[in-house]
Amino acid sequence: MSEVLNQEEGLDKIKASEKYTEDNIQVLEGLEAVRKRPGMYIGTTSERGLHHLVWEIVDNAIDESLAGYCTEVNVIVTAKDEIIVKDNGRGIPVGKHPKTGISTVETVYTVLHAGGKFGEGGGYKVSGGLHGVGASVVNALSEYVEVRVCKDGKEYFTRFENGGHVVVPLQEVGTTSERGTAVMFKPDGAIFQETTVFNYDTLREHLKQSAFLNKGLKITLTDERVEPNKIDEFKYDGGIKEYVEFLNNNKKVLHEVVYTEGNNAGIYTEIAFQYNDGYTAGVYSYCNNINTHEGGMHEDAFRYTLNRLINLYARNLKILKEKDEPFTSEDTREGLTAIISVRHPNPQYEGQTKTKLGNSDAKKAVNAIFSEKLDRFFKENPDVVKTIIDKVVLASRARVAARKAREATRKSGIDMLSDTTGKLADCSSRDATLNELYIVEGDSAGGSAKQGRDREHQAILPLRGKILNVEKARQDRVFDNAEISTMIKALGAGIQDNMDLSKLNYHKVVIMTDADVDGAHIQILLLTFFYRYMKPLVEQGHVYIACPPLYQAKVKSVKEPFYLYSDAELEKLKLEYAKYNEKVEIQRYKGLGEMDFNQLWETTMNPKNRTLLQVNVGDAMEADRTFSMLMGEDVEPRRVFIQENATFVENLDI
Ligand code: 1YM
Repeated sequence: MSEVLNQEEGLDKIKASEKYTEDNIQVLEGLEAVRKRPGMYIGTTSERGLHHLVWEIVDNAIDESLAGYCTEVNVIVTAKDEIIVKDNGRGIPVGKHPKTGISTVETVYTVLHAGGKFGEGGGYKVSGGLHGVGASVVNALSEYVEVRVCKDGKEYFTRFENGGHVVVPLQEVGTTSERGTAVMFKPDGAIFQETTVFNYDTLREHLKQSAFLNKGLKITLTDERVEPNKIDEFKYDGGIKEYVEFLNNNKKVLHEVVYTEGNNAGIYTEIAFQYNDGYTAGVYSYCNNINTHEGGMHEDAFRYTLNRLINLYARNLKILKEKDEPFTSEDTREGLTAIISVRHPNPQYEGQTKTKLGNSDAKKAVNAIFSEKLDRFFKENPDVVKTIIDKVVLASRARVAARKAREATRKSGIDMLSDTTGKLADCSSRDATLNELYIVEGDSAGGSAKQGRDREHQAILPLRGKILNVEKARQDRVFDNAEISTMIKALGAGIQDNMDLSKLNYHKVVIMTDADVDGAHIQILLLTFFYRYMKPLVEQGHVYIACPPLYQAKVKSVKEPFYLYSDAELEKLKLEYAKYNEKVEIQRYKGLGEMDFNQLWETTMNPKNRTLLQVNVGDAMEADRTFSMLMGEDVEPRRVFIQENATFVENLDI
């Protein structure tokens, strides 16, 4: 980080009396450092890094709303893939900056570490991102940036090009009755070599999340690249309370959302949670609007306090007797959906992906606020307490039963995860990176797959009938299920917290089902299992869906039959041969079983010809909701999904 520190020290040396150009040279050295090593500032120059630029500018607008001066943020993707971010706040200060001698707007956009720190109003930044260096980093990595400020009846404008060179110094350009800041930027293609095209879904999901985390703030997103323009608007007056309702939308909930907030030692904490009748947990934590994927002190404190108070009330109500063991945090997690959001003036991030909050004062603050508020809530709402404890009791009984079952099987010498079906046909190679496990619907297709496969690298596991819906089954039943225990054993990498992908036996896990509604249902059941119990397998892109052909078509003049994978392909072929007046004979495949082993190999398994769809769970939370929707009681959204069946798979030709 030496450049950064030098830049900051350098700033002190710049005197207001020095010439504008001299200041500018020093300033540009700082931005040049960002261009040389963009990864250090935005993590990556991939598509993710590209979107990071938007979050930085949006964060500045959100900070203005946190300060209480702005109620609306608008984000626009222009037809040229530029981004415009606009807010209705005070407008970035336009006066001369005491240290740089140039306008504060230009200082914020050209000096690393300038943002926030030297603001006219003082105070610190509590939003996430680069803690104030955001604007200058975006400028450094952009082809051009324009900033418009409306303040005190006047409109000001400045423009930068080629990584932050001022081409139009800040100047008054007119009068206005509006107020706020509007920033337009075009990321530099020389930096973002992978892509400079913004992904609407990525922007939408992030902005929706920001709206949930900042109650009352209206955020709009417009896509001008399509006609008619796509527009989304997010505004949640209930904030994270509404977020929890949204996440539990497809689930049967047991009580109203519990919401608490408070300030302790300068740390503002908001918590919302609600139990549903399911068996999995969704606990999501944030610090300064950043998703702390790896948890940390605030999340630990939440779990600890929730568990402590549930145990306390269960003892007081004599539901837990003196001799009973306390509920574990596993028990109090079952069916829990929760959002923990803290605002911390000086967050320290740890962990592999730097998304774990390390501040121990955050633990103290969350403990203090949540203990006091939840205790009061429990006192005032005995019905909710009773409902929650009933749920936890069931969870703890299931846990104890599962442990006893495990101990019993271990004693009798039976491996709980033994391959009771004995149907796995393994491959001969021991190189996991080249090996593939085909999970095949039905015994007959399984038989063809075993005959047709590449024995060296392809293993076949036929599934008998439907697999268990893990969304609706308790853990002990999940592991009792023969198909599931066979899969766990075959994959060899364990499950849940004990998962170790380095032990994975097959780097491609291919789900091969009939191309019909039943097949799609089996795909979803399998994906639900993988997602809930082997998340890293899905996240790391090991799960694929095979695409068997829908039709075989024959024409007289061509010896080999054509295999067609969609109705569109079929129509194209028909049109093509209609030109020659040739008749096309069509056979529709109803299932994998209709193909002999040769055809199955050629059309669906041979790496040279096949198409595999790689399962890609973009945002874990959205996926969580999708899975709940698919597995829930409501039939209609599931039917629509199955028909479209492509929301969470991405086309990939292999
Ligand atoms: C579209 C992006 O940047 N809005 C914005 C930024 C600032 C202010 C208002 C602001 C802050 C303060 C005082 C303060 C910033 N100011 C600075 C700095 N929207 C966007 N809106 N007055 C206005 O923090 O005291 C950095 S960001 F440093 F100049 F104060």
